[in-house]
Amino acid sequence: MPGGGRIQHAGLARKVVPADAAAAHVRPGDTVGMSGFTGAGYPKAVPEALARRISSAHAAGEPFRVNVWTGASTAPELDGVLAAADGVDLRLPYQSDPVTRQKINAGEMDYLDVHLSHVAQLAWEGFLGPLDVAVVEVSGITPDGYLVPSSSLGNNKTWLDRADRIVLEVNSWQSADLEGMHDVYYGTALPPGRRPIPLTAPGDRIGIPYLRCPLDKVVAVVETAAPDRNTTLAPPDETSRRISGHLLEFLEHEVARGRLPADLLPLQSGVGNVANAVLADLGASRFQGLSAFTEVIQDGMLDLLRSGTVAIASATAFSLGPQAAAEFNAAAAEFRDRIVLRPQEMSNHPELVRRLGVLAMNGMIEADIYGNVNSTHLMGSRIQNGIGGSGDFARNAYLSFFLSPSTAKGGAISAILPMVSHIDHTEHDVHVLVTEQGLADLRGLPPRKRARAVIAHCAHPDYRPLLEDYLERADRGAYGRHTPHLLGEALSWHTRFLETGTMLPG
Ligand code: 0RQ
Repeated sequence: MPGGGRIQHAGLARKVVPADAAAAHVRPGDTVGMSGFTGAGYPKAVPEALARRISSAHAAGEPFRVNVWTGASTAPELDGVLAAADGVDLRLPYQSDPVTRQKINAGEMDYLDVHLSHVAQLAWEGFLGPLDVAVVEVSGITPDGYLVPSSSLGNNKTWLDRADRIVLEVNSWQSADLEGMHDVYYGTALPPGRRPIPLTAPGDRIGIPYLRCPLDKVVAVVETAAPDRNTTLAPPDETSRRISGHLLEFLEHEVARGRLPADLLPLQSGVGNVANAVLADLGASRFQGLSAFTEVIQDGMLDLLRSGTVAIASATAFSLGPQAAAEFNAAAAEFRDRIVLRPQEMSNHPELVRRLGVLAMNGMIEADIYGNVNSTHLMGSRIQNGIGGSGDFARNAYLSFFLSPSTAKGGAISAILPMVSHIDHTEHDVHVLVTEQGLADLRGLPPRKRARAVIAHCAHPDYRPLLEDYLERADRGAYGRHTPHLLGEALSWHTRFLETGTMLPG
């Protein structure tokens, strides 16, 4: 921003108040749309002030809960404090906060686990009810009242458009050089008014670098200077490295066979240790000049942009550990031409994912022998995080990979099972499964051949004979031999774990 001050619009500068006064604009029962995506760009002060108000109300015996919509996961200062205050009635569309998770699994908070590209449309359609307040972090306000977005865009455009009242948090910790990095497309509409989205390459800019803000709706502006909070991932372990090794070998093989171009196709990479290992290994590979059309820019993606392995990256948010965030803030201007941040309705848009031919790489909880994938639930009932963008990408990807260690909890759980206990991605949307044991390319394989490939290449040796035995007996005894199952036994591994603490029999 020229001139130094982050709030350059005189009218909005007059609306600056302390966080407590801003939080007073949220009433019991309100639905609040907050910024924030993977621990980036969430409001740092108003949610805490709101949690204090809620706690005081509860102490006085008054009910006070709100519905909270965001882009995706946030941080302890938002999800954590509001959940701890027992202040959230319904949460959507994604979370990864331990307190929130505990409340949801205790049945004390409702949770709508939504494809991230669908949220804006759901809000516009009105099906979820009105949006009372938007609380949105920005990194600055221009003299004519445009908002310079922060380290995530998420659903902010939609919240600003839809909410009755707007609270802005202007965070001076965010780099002023974020200005110009965003691309906010205002050409969306509900059907039948939809038109093709004019984006044909990850780096295309089709919108404006600012958020429009109806100034008359702004009821408060709060100044903050607080960092985004993300943990630094541990260096990739042996298991993650092996998973990533199989994946890279497969990509090289596909290039050699002429089925992928030498600079691949735009990459989408989830978050977590395995994704981190894949990015690290890509950096050490011979691949150069790649592109990313993804949700988040993690530490590893910044490294790839620095080294030139990735030439251009499109996402909706950063998800950087403290050191990477500090380094990025100091050098943000250098990345402005090579990073485009978009609203999540664009970063995850099925039309764009399909057109660009994205290579989607996401983690999973478990897969079954036929290739159905569970990304969200432990033992069928307990939510871990949510589907996030994995479905947006997997369903529409050119190649959809799901990656996981072959076992969890020290080997007591097999990630490869006769039947998954919850389905997020059906066999039709899963092209390649990878564990540290190997890689199963399921393209073009009918069910029983898929099962043999998954068991042979992905299952842990402790569980492989059990899966072979299941498939063999199912193939003999099932009602049909297209996708043979023994229904009385298909979920018995989960039951055994719940009863005995391990999926291994005896
Ligand atoms: O539990 O924390 O108690 O030890 O699940 O597992 O191995 O740390 O895996 O961090 O890579 O996450 C699918 C959750 C994997 C993630 C998932 C237990 C395990 C551990 C976490 P502990 P790990 P990761 C873009 C794309 C959906 C959203 C998505 C995810 C915990 O990738 O949330 O893809 N995906 N978004 O012990 C029981 C099993 C288990 C198991 C692991 N089979 N049974 N427990 N665990 N496997 C990003 C966004 O959309 C924002």
